[in-house]
Order: sequence, then structure tokens, then C-alpha cells
Amino acid sequence: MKENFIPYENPTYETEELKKIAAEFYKQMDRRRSVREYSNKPVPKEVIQNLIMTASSAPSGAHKQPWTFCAVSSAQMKAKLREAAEKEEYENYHGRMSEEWLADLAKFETDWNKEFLEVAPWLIIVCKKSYDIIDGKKKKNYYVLESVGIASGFLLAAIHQAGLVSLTHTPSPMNFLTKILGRPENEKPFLLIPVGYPAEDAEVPKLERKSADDVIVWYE
Ligand code: IYR
Repeated sequence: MKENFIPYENPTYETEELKKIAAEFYKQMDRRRSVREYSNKPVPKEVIQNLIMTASSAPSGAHKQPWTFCAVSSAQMKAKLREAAEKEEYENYHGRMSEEWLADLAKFETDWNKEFLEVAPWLIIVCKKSYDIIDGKKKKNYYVLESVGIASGFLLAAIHQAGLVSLTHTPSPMNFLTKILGRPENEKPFLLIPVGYPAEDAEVPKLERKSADDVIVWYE
């Protein structure tokens, strides 16, 4: 064995079992929805830590793991984040977003009001690190957007798998997050993800997903 290598370990499945497993996972993931109505029921910190560590197990350029996850449950900080996000979003919905953009969003009935930022028990702010600072020296990261995007996908899947709900909220611009969270120069907010139980009467827009024919091109 190569000196810095270890055996790869994970179960594999024979054809019939494999078909079942892939179909089941698709069915489970296909039930995931972005939810904007949250219960304030607490979620243990230990659960959030495991969800985040699942995200942090994602592959990344040169295994640099160029991310930081800010996990906020402080009511005071959530209120601050809501106030600042709504201020930006108000401007977005009243002039900064194009007519085409607003028309594309109409079916989601979103607006500048972001109550979920205070109601959800946790807000996870995923930050991307364009470089690291190690012993005072700048160290390069690679494929940062791809890496952080994949880690965020893992996070959403982990949250869903736990029966909790999430939303990839993208307040814009995001520099208020850097300020309120006190993040260093090399970190930029990427996504703000509320996490919690759905509100009892939570509803989601009626959407259709693209079919296999729409999204797959086979070359056999
Ligand atoms: N960032 C705004 C607007 C928004 C934009 C897209 I593209 C969406 O899919 C949903 C919302 C907001 O969070 O409301």
C-alpha cells in the first residue's frame, strides 16, 4: 500500500439491491422542499453540529475545506440579522430586482419580510474562504465556489434526512452578515440557511420538477 493511503471502506451492493437503494434515496430526496414557515421548536446543538460536520465531509479542491459554518441560535443576533436582511431585501423588492426577476419569483410569493430569520431555532451562515491564513501566511484555496456549493448541498441533504427543513436564503448584498458575525477578511458569506422543524401549517408552492428526459443526455 502507498504510504499515505488507507483502504477505501464503504459497502457495495449487487444489482437488485443497488436498484432499490438508488430509487429509495431519490424518492426521499425528491420530497425535499425549501420551507419558509418554521416552528420555533428547539433543535439540539448536537444535531446541528452533526449536520454541519456532514457538510464538512464534502470533497473540496485539494482537500482544503475552504468553508466556515456560522451557527446562530442567539435570539438577539437573529433579530439583528433579520433587521439587516430585511433592509436590503426591501430595496431589492422595491427597485433593485428587474421586472423579469420579480415575475419569475411571483409564484413563490416571497417578499422582503423574512420572519423565518427570527422564528427558526438556528441560522447557519455558510462562508467561503478564498484563502486561509495559517501562521500569518496566506494559503491558497482552489475551486472555492464548487467546494462550498457541494458542502452546502450535503448540508441541505443532511437537514432533510433528519426530518428538518431548510431554505437557501440569499439576502443581497451580504456584507451585513460579515459585519454582524464579525468574520475575518478571508471569509465571505455564501448562503444563509435557516434550519428547524416546519411550522405545523407550513405550505410550499406547487412546483413540478423537470423530467429525466429534460435533464439527462445519455451517450451509451
Ligand atoms: N433574495 C431574495 C429574492 C429571491 C431570489 C431568488 I433567484 C429566489 O429563488 C427566491 C428569492 C429573497 O430571498 O427573497
